[in-house]
Amino acid sequence: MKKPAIILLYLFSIIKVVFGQQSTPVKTPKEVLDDFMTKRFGMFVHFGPVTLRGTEIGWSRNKEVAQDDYDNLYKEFNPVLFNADAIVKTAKDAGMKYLVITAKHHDGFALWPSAFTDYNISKTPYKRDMVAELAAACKKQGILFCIYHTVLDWHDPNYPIHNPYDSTKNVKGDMVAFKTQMKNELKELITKYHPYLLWFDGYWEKPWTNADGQEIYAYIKSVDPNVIVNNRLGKESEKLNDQSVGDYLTPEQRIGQLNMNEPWESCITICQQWAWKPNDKMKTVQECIQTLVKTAAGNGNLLFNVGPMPDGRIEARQVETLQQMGAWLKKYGESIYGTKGGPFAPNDNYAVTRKGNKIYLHIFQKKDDKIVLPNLPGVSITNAYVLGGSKVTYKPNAAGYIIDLPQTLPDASSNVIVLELNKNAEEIPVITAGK
Ligand code: H79
Repeated sequence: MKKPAIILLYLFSIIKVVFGQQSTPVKTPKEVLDDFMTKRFGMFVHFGPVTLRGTEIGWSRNKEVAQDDYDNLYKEFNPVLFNADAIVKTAKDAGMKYLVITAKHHDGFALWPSAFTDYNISKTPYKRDMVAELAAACKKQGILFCIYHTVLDWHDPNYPIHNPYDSTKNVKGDMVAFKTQMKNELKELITKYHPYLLWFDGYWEKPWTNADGQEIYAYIKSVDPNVIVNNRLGKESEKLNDQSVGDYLTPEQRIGQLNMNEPWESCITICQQWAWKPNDKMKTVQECIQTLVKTAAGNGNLLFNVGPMPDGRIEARQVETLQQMGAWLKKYGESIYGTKGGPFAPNDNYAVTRKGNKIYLHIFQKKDDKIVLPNLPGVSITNAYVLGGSKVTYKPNAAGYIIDLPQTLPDASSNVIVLELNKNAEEIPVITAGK
């Protein structure tokens, strides 16, 4: 750009400020988000005093657990076997690259000793700062540390409550005071623990407006322009547009659809409940691995949730399943991390990821002795093999490409066949047809 043009632009921005027009709010840099989307797999941790009752965090307040009982559980909260290093190691061994802790869920309890709310961990018999310990353990072990903070707070009299189960109905609240408090808490969390990402929840809440979300987003960016923020700080949850607040989409308890345009992350529980529940039904290793593969094949990240027990440990059976995911990723991680989803949409027979000149063809079970892939104009396969194994034969046909599957597929959960192409697979437009 020539000098006079730069001066004009500069003058224009000054005029905008002087006449009170809002300048474009700072957004999280694209490079930061692109890097986040290479991570593919993170651990969600839902924890708090409610685990003493084994019911759902937030939502069981004044439902399965009487409100007075729920709000006093913190007095008994003493997870003496909580070991941040062990939890982070479990995440790392599972092949996870980031960890999100519920610093504050809808029930309003803070897992860190906040200067802005007394309803916090320092008032429990446990006393220790779990958020600080997890942040330190993540830093030590090379896991990106992230914080969950919801926009609602059923414990705070400034929040206009409309929880269907709450006994204190028709609370008028004071959203201005509430947002000030929220900013204080967020600034405290960001400056003390330096999260890589803030995971908000509560976009559906009636008292919370999109403008509230925009205000908080701008505030967060003024404290740390690089911290990633999910889309639940604003109202829009299904797609991103000019009005959306936040950087990426967050389908809950379902795998997102193939989407090359908007970054997304599915949050899914290893069992059924977010917080720990005794004998909760757990997903099989196959389901867990296939969930990760299908998510990556849709071009998304998987935030996989565990709820530690009242003593602070993750259940042994869950640790074991996570270890098996880690063992699978040790062998096949090349087909997940840093890949893109597509170019074919996942279906019942296969799911694909791609990187450089390779397509990774994921096959969960052998239904036929071959797979037929739809034709990609101008693309030919130059080599094919089982990842870490033997060569695979293939031939083009009128409809596309026939890939002969080996007699036995080596992995019980998910198998990877590498297809090398004559060109960069990442540049191929998505094809939705085919089986
Ligand atoms: O933290 C986890 C959930 O607690 C939180 N998001 C994930 C990450 C979440 N909170 N609320 N929701 C998701 C939407 C929940 C709606 C429901 Fe219900 C709660 C369905 C059943 C109980 C709303 C209230 C519909 C019926 C009662």
